[in-house]
Amino acid sequence: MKEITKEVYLKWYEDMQFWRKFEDKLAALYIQQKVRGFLHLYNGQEAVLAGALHAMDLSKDKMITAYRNHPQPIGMGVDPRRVMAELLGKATGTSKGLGGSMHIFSKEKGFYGGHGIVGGQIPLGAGLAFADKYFETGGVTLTYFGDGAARQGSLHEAFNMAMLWKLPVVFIVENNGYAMGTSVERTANHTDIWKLGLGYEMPCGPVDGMNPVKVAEAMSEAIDRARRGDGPTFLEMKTYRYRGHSMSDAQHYRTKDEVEEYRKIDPITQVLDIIKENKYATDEEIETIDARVKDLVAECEQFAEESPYPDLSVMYDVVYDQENYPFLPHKLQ
Ligand SMILES: Cc1ncc(C[n+]2csc(CCOP(=O)(O)OP(=O)(O)O)c2C)c(N)n1
Ligand SMILES: [Mg+2]
Repeated sequence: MKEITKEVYLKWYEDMQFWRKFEDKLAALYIQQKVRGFLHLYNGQEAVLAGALHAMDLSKDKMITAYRNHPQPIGMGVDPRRVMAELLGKATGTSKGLGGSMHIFSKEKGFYGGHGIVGGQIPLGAGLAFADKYFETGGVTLTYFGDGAARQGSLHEAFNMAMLWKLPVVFIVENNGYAMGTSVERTANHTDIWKLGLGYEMPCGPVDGMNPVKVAEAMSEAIDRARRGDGPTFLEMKTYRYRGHSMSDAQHYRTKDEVEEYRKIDPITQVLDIIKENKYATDEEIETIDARVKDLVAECEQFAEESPYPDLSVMYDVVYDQENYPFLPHKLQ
């Protein structure tokens, strides 16, 4: 595994702070009705991304996930201003404002969405890995999904084929305890989701998803395995989301105390504690990082606010492929 140096801890702190504040800003913009539709926030789960990015080779590895998908493309190098613009439905967004919150996408940076159908991205991730194997790119695909997706048939079909063909893929379930308002305990007779890998003889296991070091270790091992041609791994990241499923969630299914318990093991606080214990940065230097984060969030907001909405005409351009599709009179003129 790549060494976890002082610089890595400082990067983790700055990145995770930025993702958290970026999404706090989105929550505020949602309340102002500037972000429309759904908004699912990643707050609390940041270590799962930070640790994975440390283990990835961003020049060739890919990522695909569900709809809780704002920090991931940013982590992979997509301009955060364009991600915020997408959320505000602006023409400068990653999908020209036509995708919105659940569908951030950047083929250029290896981020393949952003999927709203629970479990739908699991076979797609296996497919991306198949392409990497077929074209011998040396790339590995990280395929993320939630605990709610773990009992979908698509997972079992994808696991089977991925093991049969030894595809270069890492399957990662982010077990944040709930699928909307349904707890994992109410979903199945056993709650160790990682054990689903055993039925396919897929290397698998649980990981402390609140700690980026533990995530980086497990991910490095899994990515190495995939890259040397030994096939997939299934990791269960034990994590937690502080906010509701989406912005319209009254959260009657859990107590405030439960949320507070998890805040005690918050990934950002854990990393900050290590930075302070080891004197990797002075209080002043940490304040400088925080100020930089605040400025960048403000810059993203300003860029998104000042960007234009897409022209009404694009409504037709992206729906049908055929130039002369018969039901579009403006195309026939
Ligand atoms: C096939 C399908 N069934 C149901 C839904 C409705 N739905 C949206 S999110 C969700 C819960 C998924 O929870 P989980 O996979 O744990 O992800 P999390 O939201 O916790 O990140 C459900 C049931 C859907 N989008 N797709
Ligand atoms: Mg969940």
